[in-house]
Amino acid sequence: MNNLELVAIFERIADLMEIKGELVFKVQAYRRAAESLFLMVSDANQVLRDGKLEKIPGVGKAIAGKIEELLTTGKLGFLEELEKEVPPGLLEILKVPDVGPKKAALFWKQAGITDLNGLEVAASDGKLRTLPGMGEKSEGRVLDGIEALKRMSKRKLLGEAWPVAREWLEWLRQIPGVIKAEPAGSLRRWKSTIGDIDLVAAVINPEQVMELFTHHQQVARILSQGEKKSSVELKNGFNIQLWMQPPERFGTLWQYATGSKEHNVHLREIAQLNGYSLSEKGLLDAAGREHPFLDERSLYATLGLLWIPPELREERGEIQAALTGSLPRLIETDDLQGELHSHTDWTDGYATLEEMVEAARKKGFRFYGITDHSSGLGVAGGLNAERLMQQRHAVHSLQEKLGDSIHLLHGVEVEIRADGSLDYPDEVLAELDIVIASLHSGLRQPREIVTERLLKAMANPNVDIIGHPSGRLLPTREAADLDWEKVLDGALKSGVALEINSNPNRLDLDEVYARKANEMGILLSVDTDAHRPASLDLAVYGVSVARRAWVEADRVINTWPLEKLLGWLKSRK
Ligand code: DGT
Ligand code: CA
Ligand code: ZN
Repeated sequence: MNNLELVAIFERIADLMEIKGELVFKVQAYRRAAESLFLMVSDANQVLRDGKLEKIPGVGKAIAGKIEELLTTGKLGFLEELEKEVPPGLLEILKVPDVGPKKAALFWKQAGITDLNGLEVAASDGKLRTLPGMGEKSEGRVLDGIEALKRMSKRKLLGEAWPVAREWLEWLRQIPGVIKAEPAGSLRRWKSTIGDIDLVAAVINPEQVMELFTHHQQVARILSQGEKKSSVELKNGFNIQLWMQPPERFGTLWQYATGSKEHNVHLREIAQLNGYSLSEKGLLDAAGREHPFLDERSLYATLGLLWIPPELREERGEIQAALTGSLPRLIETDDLQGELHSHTDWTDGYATLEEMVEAARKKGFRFYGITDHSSGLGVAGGLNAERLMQQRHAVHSLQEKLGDSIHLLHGVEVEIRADGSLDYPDEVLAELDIVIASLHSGLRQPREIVTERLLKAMANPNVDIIGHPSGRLLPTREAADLDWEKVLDGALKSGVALEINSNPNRLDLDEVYARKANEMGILLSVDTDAHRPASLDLAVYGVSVARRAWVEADRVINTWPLEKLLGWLKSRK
């Protein structure tokens, strides 16, 4: 059992006790312990072996005993008893916006509700409004909250949706009568999370294709079925919507189904100004005649617009830019000349240094940064300064073997400690070719403190890149509560680059802050943070964030030629 698992258990205990109606100070004791464990750098198992559990802030004899029980047996009698008293299903209810432990207790004790489903039924039946302190309005809010929760938890990661979509596109394309099949919707816009997968196809025989689609063996159930549009739920939990049109209307369809809805609404206004009407039915002139479009470009052109890359279609100024010919020249994955953030089995990676570098060479990279974890990040088995120097030798001898086929940059992903200091002394950092500073722990510190930590790290001239700056984990772990104005100002002043981490669970910076940073003139670095060779291919997701942020290639330091990059790194010292 690791620190984070302990944290989850103590938070669970606190929630259950609070619903049960225990005294505030008792509940707080568990929350404090959870917080301490979360911030703690050392592994709890080690602390136990050293006999120092009670030295952890907020951990007294009683809680230390519980930690020991958990670490040695994997179970906790106290929690098992508690779960007999308070139905654990009530914890789901706490995820509903606006519902805290007090309300959960009310629903449970006065209406016999024990889980989310029960709450939804009760709210729909109008049984909540008569409870003390509740009314029709607050009952409505509970129902809305449940809806919102369901919507969120049904969303999928972009990086999981694409492989599924690709398989289905391949399957569609081999069906006789299918002329073309392409992704649409949020997937084609590369949104970081996906509600359902939209696919569009140019088809001669829609009836037959629809039949094959809805009866595909991976389909769990049909959600809606029409002549030219059907939606299914797959056994793997994904929903797919398939839209079909004859080939001559493919452009019209593709544009509509790509969205976003807001982009389409604005486009409809432009159409109206030009004397057309635009809708799912296509582009109709004043006489009601349809002007079909084989491709999107001619549809946009008819409205007086340049073709707009799907990643920009979010109604964030792209239509204006297309009208005035000022669309950005978006970065592409092929622009990347190398990778700057990667790991090996010297810490928590799954491949050797040689294997990772070989994979980078195969990709045609000009340079490759090896940036394993520093020692403070206990869970990742970080390198102490001595091991780091050993690794440095290994990198140097590998470089000798490889000649100039690829330029290796030896560096580190150094942990920003709870007080904002870095995990190595400056002398060590100054030796390295590249330094990425990241927050992995203490992400839930108060705004001023966590912001100050980042500022302090950025101000260190040895730091070149801030790794995954917000710390968010999709779909559920919230970003640190950063004061972004200060963070971006600090980045601008110090000249560090901010990372767009390509891992589909991170995509951090997100598109909103990446765009702000880019507009301010802050440099970016699109990194995979690869822990295995295959992950080097994830760069496409980081690039998609950069594209959604209107970023052009030359603002991203790992698109630069090697000499320019080395010059920049040197100028940082
Ligand atoms: P999602 O699935 O929640 O990640 O987001 P989208 O953008 O894929 O949305 P979805 O699947 O509901 O619809 C696919 C596209 O269909 C959407 O991007 C634009 C178009 N669309 C859907 N509903 C409307 C609408 O009410 N008006 C307009 N103009 N377009 C719509
Ligand atoms: Ca969709
Ligand atoms: Zn990393």
